[in-house]
Amino acid sequence: MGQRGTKQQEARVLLLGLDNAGKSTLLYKLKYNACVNTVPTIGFNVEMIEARKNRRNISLTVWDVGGQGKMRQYWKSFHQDTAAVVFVVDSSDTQRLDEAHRELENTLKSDLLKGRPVVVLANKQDVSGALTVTDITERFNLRKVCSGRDWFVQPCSASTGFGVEEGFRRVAHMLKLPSDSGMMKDNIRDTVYYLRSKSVT
Ligand code: G3D
Ligand code: MG
Repeated sequence: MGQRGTKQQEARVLLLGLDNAGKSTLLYKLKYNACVNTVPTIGFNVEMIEARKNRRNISLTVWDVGGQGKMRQYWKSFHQDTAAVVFVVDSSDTQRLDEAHRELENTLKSDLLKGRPVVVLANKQDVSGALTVTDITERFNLRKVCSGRDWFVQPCSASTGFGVEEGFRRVAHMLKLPSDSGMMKDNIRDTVYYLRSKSVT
C-alpha cells in the first residue's frame, strides 16, 4: 500500500546487456541480497523492487530480458512504457565491449525510449583488470550515445553487491514516473500475454 491511502507509484525498468554480463545475478542480489547460481535466461525474469523517490516509496518493475543473440530481437517488445534503461556491462570482458556498445547504441535508437534515462552498470569490478568507469565512458562514447537524455555510469559487482543499490537509487532518482509523463501504467500481465502470443515464453 502506498502512503496516505494512495496507490504506490510504479515504473518499468528495462535491464539489458549482453548474455553473461551479470543481469540475473544483479537482479537477485538486489531483490533477495542473495547470490544465486544463474543459468542463461530463456525469455525473461521480472521482479518488483522497492525504491524511494521524492521521499516516497515507489515500485520498480525490473525486466531482465535474456541477452543471448536470438532474444535480442524481442528487446523492442519491452520498450513500451519503459521509464529507464539499465545497461549491464561485463567490465572484465574486453573482447565483447564493441558488441555491447553496438547493442546499447541500437537500443537507444528506439523512439519508445526517447529521452529515457540510462544507467550503465560497469559490472564485475571485483575482477582484477576490470575496466573503470572512465574507460567504459570513453570506449562506449557515452557522451554521444546518450546525448539527449540523463545518463550515469555506476561501477558495481553483482557478486559482492558493491554499487548495486547505488545504481538503482540513481535510476529511481533519474526516472520520471508514468503519472508525471502521461505514460501508460505498467502492466505485467498484458506484456506476458503479448509475449506469449509471439511465442517468446
Ligand atoms: P546474464 O543474466 O547477464 O546472462 P548472469 O548473466 O547473471 O547469468 O551471470 C553470468 C556469469 O557472470 C555468472 O557466472 C555470474 O556468477 C557471473 N557474474 C555476474 N556478476 C558478476 C560480478 O560482479 N563479478 C563476477 N566475478 N562474476 C559475476 P557463471 O560462472 O555462473 O556463469
Ligand atoms: Mg540472465
